[in-house]
Amino acid sequence: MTTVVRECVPISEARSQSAATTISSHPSRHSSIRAAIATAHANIALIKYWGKKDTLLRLPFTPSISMTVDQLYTTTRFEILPSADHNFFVLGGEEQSGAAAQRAFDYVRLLQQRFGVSGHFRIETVNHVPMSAGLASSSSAFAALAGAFAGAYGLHVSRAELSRMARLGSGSACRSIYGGLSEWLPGTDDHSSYAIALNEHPDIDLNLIAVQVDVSPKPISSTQGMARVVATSPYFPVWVQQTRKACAQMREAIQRKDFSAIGQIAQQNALDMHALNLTARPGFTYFQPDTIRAMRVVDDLRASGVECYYTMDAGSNLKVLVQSGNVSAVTHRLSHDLPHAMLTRAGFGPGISVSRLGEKE
Ligand code: 2P0
Repeated sequence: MTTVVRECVPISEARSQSAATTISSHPSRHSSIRAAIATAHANIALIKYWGKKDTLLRLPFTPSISMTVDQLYTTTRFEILPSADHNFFVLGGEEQSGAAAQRAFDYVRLLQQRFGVSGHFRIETVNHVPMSAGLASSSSAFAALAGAFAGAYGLHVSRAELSRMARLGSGSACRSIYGGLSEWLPGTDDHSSYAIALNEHPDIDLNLIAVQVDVSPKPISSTQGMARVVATSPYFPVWVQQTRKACAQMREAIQRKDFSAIGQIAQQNALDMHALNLTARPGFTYFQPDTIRAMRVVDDLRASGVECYYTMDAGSNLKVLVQSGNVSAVTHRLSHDLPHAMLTRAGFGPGISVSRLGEKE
């Protein structure tokens, strides 16, 4: 009889595995098998990655800094299938065959080439997103897939290497290897471009309220949006210069645990990124009317003494940065002024965890 046993992969950090148990730990019918389950949390950039100097390697022009959040995470199970004749991608319980599956398969093949391993495989992934949080992110998805891949093949990789691997799937994913606050060092080649932990357990009173103002699809993907500004905006060099400066300031603000400075720098960097998009040829924006309404609510609150700041990514939703004592005042005002917006509160989340599933005769 075959028994599935669980063991720690060297790359794993000690943390609860409860999330991972929502995906079956039993081998599929194609077994005898090596498999692993990884859970990675999404991150929200306080200083944005917006522009690649190498699109294949996903090397960014600038460093970026993010907060890993507790409320959104992805759990992915990767299983090597020696006797299968094709690959499988199951998302939220449903087998996929479209572009999402192709992107995952291409990514895994890239990792297989990188490590000189092979074989058909099955990816089963579940995104744990609070209802309509508007926080969907490729950051947790590719970090979890990189972790599960490494676990299934028994690769002894460092967290820096896991970060490089995640980066090849989606740039922002390299920061989701770590909990708390992390920074992506842009580097100049594959080896030197990876994220590091700035503070995995920050003693900073920093909460995030995601404000989903609109559910319509974004006009342009983040990959395409950033490629367009790099290729066409006359202001792109200014963005690079300002973002490098903002990163240095943010590092210092984090060290000082200075919420006001963190908020101010994050908000201005988000505004710079969205202003840059307007200067592409042709210009574009992710803002919807309610994005601007929500921005004004946050600015009004701050002017009236309730300190809070916003940041926005490649979409119309806001993430409001606020200290614990002001969460209810901010939530109350946002609910009143934007009655259709869905609000979700998040705090600092943990780094990636990987559980290897092996086989014992
Ligand atoms: C960030 N974003 O730093 C920035 C801010 C969105 C706005 O990283 O092309 O999905 O797959 O490397 O990681 C979204 O971009 O882009 C992103 P690719 P990704 O979080």
